[in-house]
Parts: sequence; structure tokens; C-alpha cells
Amino acid sequence: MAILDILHFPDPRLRQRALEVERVDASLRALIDDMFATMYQAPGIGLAATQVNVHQRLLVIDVSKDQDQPQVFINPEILAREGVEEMDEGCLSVPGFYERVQRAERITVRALNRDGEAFELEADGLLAVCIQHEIDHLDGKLFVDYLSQLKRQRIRKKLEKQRRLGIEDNVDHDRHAEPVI
Ligand code: GNR
Ligand code: NI
Repeated sequence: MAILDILHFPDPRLRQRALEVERVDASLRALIDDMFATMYQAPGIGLAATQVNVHQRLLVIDVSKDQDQPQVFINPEILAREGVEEMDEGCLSVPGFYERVQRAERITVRALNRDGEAFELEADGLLAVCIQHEIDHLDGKLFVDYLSQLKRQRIRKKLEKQRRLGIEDNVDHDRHAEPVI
């Protein structure tokens, strides 16, 4: 297994729209394993293939407290949305920034699992937020796109400055146990 590099805003590769997965095979499952390893070590509660520069419609999620409930979504589609909810969001591609974002409160999703079988799922709470956040990545969209242009530019300038100074991210690495919820 490998830990993959995560792209950071404003990298233009985060703006690519991912293509449908044509075949769920051993090489895709190897990528899924690498994505989980990358997500758990970050640590995060979700990761879209786009974030590791693979432009296929694939995402992994684990919103459990003990990070022992991995969920895979291949070619995910939102079939229904209900209600509105606001939550503080973070993103491994926008390290160190957390802002309130409005999303659907409950969703119905259809996707393929890691064996290529179709399933449907009704989600709410953090799982619903996370699925919507990850599907946005597959469409080249980031949570900062929901903020004002002023906030987005401030975040972009800070991340560009950190990159110039050679700082990988502004997460405190001494405080590493909890995922960025
Ligand atoms: O780890 C993550 N936490 C999170 C918190 C609130 C809303 C969405 C997320 S997803 C994020 C990981 C990530 O960047 N996935 O794309
Ligand atoms: Ni993200």
C-alpha cells in the first residue's frame, strides 16, 4: 500500500471533472486501498480520487469515530435531496481552513461498491455532508466555491504563501489523533 500525495487548492488539477469508472478490477481495488491508507493517515473522513490526481469517479469515506467503517462509492449519483443543513467543513486539499457550508440534509445515493455491485443508500448528518463534498471534488468543485470571493481569495493567498515558504500545510502535527471533522 502507498500513501498518495494530496493536491492542494488552488492546484488547477482539482478543477478537472472525473470520468466514469468503466471496470471495477484489481487495479482499481489497489487504488481504493491506497486511498483509504492516505485518508486514514491524513487523517480525514473522506477522500475523492481527484484529490490524488486520479480523474475517475471514485471516493472513499469513513465517518465512524474509530475509523473502522470504510465505505466505497464508485460512479456515485445523488438520486434525491431533502432539506437544508449547515455544517463547518474542512478539506484535505484546503488544509487548516474550516467554514460553514449549506448542503442538502438528507440524500439518496446510488453507486457501485468495491466488488462492482450497485447499491443505494439513504444518508443524513455528517455522512450526507461528506458524500456531497466528495462528489463535488469529482466535478472539480471545492467547498471554498460556496464562500464569498473575498474569503476564497484570502484562503488562496495564504496557501500560496505557505507553498512559497515550503510549508506543507498549516495543520498542527503534534495534535494528530482526530480526523478533521
Ligand atoms: O476530513 C474531512 N472532513 C470533513 C469535515 C466536514 C465536511 C467535509 C469533510 S471531508 C474532509 C476530507 C476531504 O477533504 N475530503 O474531500
Ligand atoms: Ni475535500
